[in-house]
Amino acid sequence: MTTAGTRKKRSERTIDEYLLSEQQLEDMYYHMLLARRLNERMLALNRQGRAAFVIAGVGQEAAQVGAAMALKLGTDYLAPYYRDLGMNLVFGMTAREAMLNLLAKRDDPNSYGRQMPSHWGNTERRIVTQSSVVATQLLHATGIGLGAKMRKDPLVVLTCCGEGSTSRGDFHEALNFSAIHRLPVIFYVQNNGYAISMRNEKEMPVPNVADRARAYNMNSAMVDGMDAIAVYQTVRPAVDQARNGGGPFLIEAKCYRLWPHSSDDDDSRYRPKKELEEWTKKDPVSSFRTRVETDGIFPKADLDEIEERVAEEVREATQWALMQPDPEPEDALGYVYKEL
Ligand SMILES: Cc1ncc(C[n+]2csc(CCOP(=O)(O)OP(=O)(O)O)c2C)c(N)n1
Ligand SMILES: [Mg+2]
Repeated sequence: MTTAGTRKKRSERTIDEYLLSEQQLEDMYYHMLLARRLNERMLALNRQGRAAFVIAGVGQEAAQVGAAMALKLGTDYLAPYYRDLGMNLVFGMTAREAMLNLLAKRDDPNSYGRQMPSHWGNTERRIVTQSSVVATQLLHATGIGLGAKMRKDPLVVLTCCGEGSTSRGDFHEALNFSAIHRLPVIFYVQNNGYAISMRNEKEMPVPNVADRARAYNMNSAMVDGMDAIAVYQTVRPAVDQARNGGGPFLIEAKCYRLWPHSSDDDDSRYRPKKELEEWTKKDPVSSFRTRVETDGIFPKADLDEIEERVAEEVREATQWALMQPDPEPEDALGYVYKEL
């Protein structure tokens, strides 16, 4: 059982400086923290030999949760990338489902254990399944945007990738087509400094991903992706504009990958220790907590209670998921052919 049902109801009054209500701020912290604690437990399971592969969003929780909260659940589409656990949680994924996905269990709603972990997808929640080939989801989002425009459906598609992926042809084709046809698509790039071991300056000849919008005469914005509130404040107006026929947006969230690329990577071979230490001081989850506590939004006891609730949710979800059935060998053929 998740503990969401026992959560304290907060005021829906908007806190002016944040453009968010007390309830939304609590949800923001809860989802960021849940993403972080899930990723930590996932890595522990990997090191115990119980999970084959982990690719995490640690350091990118604010970039993900702040942006996803700017969308309309049940209406808007998400075409995420592999690090987007935080976005999926905002879109309704539970801790149990996240663990089923990690462990490739039969009942994983993303792919019934058939895809690699972190290849998200959920039809009811309007989360589009993805390929391992980076940046392909941007073209899927463009297609959904075109369909929405043709049907005059007031929906927005938000699609994500890393900055390294913006050097692929798919990125440029998607931006070009979306800009020509003024499609309701938000291209949301989480610039975490690296594409595996490749640093920003070796990935692209411009200092910012957002600079690339100019070539497509597209609206763009840059935001501190370590600050969930700033992210929401930037993405929300872009979503509103896209919904009202204002065309696509390229948004670059400057963040940092605090962990190695994946559970198989040794980042000490390419990343300076000092750099990691400096970015660790800007940890998006702990800095959010400090800010809302210092600003007097939530007392310490309330924040501690959220921490405890999340810890229990992750513990319960892990134990439950480990006991769930694996797929049968013949399940591998399901959803491939119309009939076996
Ligand atoms: C077309 C393609 N080339 C290479 C890879 C291998 N690969 C997987 S993730 C990745 C790094 C992508 O970097 P970035 O877009 O910055 O995202 P990040 O992992 O940093 O979040 C690469 C090269 C791939 N999946 N697809
Ligand atoms: Mg990157």
